[in-house]
Amino acid sequence: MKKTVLLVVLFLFARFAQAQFIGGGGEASPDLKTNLKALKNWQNLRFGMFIHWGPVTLRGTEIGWSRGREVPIEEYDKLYKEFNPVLFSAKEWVSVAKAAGMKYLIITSKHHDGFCLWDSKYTDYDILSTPFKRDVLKELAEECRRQGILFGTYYSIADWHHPDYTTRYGGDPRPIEQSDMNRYVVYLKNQVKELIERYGTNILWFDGEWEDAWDHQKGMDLYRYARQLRDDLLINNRVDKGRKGMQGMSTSNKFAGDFGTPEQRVGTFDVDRPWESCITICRQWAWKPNDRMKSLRQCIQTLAKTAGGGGNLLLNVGPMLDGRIEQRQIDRLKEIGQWLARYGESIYGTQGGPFKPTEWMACTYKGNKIFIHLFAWPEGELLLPELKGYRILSAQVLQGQRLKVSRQNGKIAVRLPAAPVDENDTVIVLELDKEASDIRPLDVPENILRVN
Ligand code: JFZ
Repeated sequence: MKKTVLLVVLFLFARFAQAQFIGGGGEASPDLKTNLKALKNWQNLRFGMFIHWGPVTLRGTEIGWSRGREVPIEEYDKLYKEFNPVLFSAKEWVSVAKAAGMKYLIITSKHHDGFCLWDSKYTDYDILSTPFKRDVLKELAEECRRQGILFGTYYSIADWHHPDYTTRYGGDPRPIEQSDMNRYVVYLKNQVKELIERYGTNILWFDGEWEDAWDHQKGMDLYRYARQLRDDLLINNRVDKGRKGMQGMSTSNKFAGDFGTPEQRVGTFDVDRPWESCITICRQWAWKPNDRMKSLRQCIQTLAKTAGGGGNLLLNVGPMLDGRIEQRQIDRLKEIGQWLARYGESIYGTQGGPFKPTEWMACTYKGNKIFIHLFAWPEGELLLPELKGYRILSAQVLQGQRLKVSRQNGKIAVRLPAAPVDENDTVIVLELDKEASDIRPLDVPENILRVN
């Protein structure tokens, strides 16, 4: 009996200690702790819009990466002189995000090419030097606030245009001897301060941290600097050197950063460490004519798999050179929004699990409700592993009919309708007699489902 009490106390302590040190820092640097209130709030949003945009859309090649490759450096660096997206409307963009069911928005304030989408005091290589002359970031930030969308900014640490940034790219001939990272860091910090203080950014989404010019010391220092300017900021793990490849999670908690950043893939199931997958709606980050677009099925299932894995989804859109988002992308986003308007309860404010995702399903929960997202249709019955110690009060199709549920040979059996109710993702709700949060994540064997 005493032993049990001791174990419970130890367990609770471990949970507490873990909660204090998610993401940022760790015991070695307690000042790098994540603001847990801001984190929870953002995690509940689950779905956001990523925007990659800049003068490069005049060429339709990839932002940053095409400088010195598909587009010669001298040509790339002059594109801003022709950048005049007269049809840009912050109201329209934010409305599109809203109609898609997205709850936050993150835009490239500056990509690897160094061009700044806002009126920066520290450079002339910005939107005010274009014929357009309108502060895109300011208009967007204000519109987001007006429409109740959380506003965040992508900012590339790597800056292949800035003379002081040490790593060169794309055959850039300027000798690195003329560069000076200390001077560059002053520039970077000044700009980050503008984003925080003048634009009220809530999320700093850094990038380009993998280059040699950046190091762990600088990453920790930048994290501290930003948080000391505003404590409720969320900062991704690309501020520091901890990220492991495209998988995106930090390798240890000695690195700064509040959340992991899997890229172009759904993150691996992880409900202890926060993460956000960034995925493009087409293939390129920046707009490309006739780029291949993902199907509605892919979009919805990606969102469900992400939520089911415990993460957020940041779906990227690349607006065109005239300032509009492509109509077919707007249509796709609206379709996602229509699905969410009906089934959003199974995404927003949920947690991943307790059943771990498989090829054919993902699972989320909130309170005593478990949401099973089905991507394939089993014959007759859905069989799931037993939830020991729990009673299942009811089963039903979300927004639909009641279903018969029983226990069979140590499994939960839900009798399903003959055909899927939603061909992209039919959601089944199991109502339990207690909160699902104490259930340890469970593996669902692939062969448990008799898929037809
Ligand atoms: C980075 C950016 O380069 C990309 O343009 C986009 O902004 C994305 C969200 O983040 O993606 C990367 C980062 C590193 C590599 C490739 C893509 N890499 O090292 O090959």
